[in-house]
Amino acid sequence: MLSLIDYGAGNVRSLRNAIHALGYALTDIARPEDILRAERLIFPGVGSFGTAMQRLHDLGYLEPLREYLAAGRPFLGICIGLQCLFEGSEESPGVAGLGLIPGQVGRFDAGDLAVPHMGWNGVRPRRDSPLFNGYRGEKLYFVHSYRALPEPANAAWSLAGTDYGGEFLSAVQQDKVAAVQFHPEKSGEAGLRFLDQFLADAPLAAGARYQGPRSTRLAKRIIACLDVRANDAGDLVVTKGDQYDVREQGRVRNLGKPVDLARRYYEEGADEITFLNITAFRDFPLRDQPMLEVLERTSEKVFVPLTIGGGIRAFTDADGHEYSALDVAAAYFRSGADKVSIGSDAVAIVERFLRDGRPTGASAIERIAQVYGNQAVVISIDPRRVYVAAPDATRHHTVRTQIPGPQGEQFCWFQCTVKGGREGRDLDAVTLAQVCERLGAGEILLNSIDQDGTGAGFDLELIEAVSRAVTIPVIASSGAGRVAHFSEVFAATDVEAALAAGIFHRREVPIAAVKAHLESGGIEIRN
Ligand code: 1PR
Repeated sequence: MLSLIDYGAGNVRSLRNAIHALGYALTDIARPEDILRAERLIFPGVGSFGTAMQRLHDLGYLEPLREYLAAGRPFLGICIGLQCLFEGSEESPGVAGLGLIPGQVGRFDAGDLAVPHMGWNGVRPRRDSPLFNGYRGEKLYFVHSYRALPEPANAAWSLAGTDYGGEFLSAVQQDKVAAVQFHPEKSGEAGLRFLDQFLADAPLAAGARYQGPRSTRLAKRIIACLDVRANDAGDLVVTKGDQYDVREQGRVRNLGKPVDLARRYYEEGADEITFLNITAFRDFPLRDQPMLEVLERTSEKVFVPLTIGGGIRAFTDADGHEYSALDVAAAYFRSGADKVSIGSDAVAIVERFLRDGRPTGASAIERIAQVYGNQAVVISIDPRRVYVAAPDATRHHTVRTQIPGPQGEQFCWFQCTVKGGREGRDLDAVTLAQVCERLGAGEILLNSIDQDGTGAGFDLELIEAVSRAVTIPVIASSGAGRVAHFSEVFAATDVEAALAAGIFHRREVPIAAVKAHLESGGIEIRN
């Protein structure tokens, strides 16, 4: 009997789907006594170290779990599920962990590298384990800001290491008890194979030895983006605009069905898939069941991270029921999203922050980050260039630009907009990104209305200005037209990911061609 500890935070649907896709049935731990009855136990810790331990405590799971682990019974911890095996974590000072493995989990101290460590990195097994049967060194998906270091005290547990500003423990194991820092359920075929070894209780395969690289590197991510909205017939379609105008001869462009396209991109090697519900600002997203269904159906077959944006904000419906942004996000996470992306509401939150001079603790960014972790909160910025004659003509962050304005201006700032670019605000993208990071956002999705759909390349000046201003990962978006644009953005800026839509939808540039081009230029990618 395979049992899952799910305490209702985060995207556990993907793990369930992965287990089902591998042909296994799963039961849920519903009460403390179920733990000792389980034959194999999976613990996908989600949220923060403190929340995970608190939930285990509140549910009465701590003691039976300690007993189960002490007996060395089959266990797989994932992400926070690995960290909880240690004595404590810098993330939640004073909160005791399960204490099975000696030592503390600490925050990444990765110098110039972005934190969270988010994306696809290699894994170097330190010894043989059936869990790595068939593993050929593929990159696996990580997303975390805290990590355990290999130390003499935990040497007996150390199964694999990964490098990110120094080596950390990416897998631990002693006999039947194992845990991994990566997400096998989000790591494509290689992740599913890993999970399958645990589920099947596989013996060590002959000749399974994989020695691993001397050092591992985080890959630059290639993200396929699906802008989704209802067309004039009311069907949910993937559309694509030119500078955010998605209509052609008055009709909404229809580039395909969301679930089918997402599956195609998964199969073609996209490292991540983003859905943006582009008209959600005027509808109540929780009534938009088709969008939830799109996520549910996608997560059944797509085993890479899924982000959903559009309409993540507080709402009062026609009957006067109030929903918080956290409620909306929770519905998306339950449906299979790993991250939510906040657009218009982030602008409103930052405007309030700048007016009051302090955080409220109650904004969508803060609340969702507290419950689901910083990595689950992406900020989608929709900026537009505003040209000025000189930097002191505005109080906003300006850049000297190589693309002069209509009057030959040599400076510009990047104005935040809301409602899909329909309304410009007195706020620049650099400030927005900085404040959102301070409030707990884990990643920036940086669009450009000027470049969107033009195929003329990313706005390197915008991307450089924003990515330099924050330490969280930045996704460059808008304007990709050929493979060289991807190498250009990775060479000119230190963004962690690049996103494109039109060229993938229209099959002008395959994802594999982008990756082959990057690889030939020595840029780390996931194959
Ligand atoms: O404001 O929280 O409800 O979120 C709305 C979301 O919908 C935001 O993330 C916003 O970027 C997005 N959005 C709103 N209107 C549009 C539109 O196009 N009319 N799409 C829109 C934005 C931009 C990109 C696009 C890239 C790459 N799409 O994500 O996919 O520009 O395109 P390209 O490679 O073809 O150039 P809220």
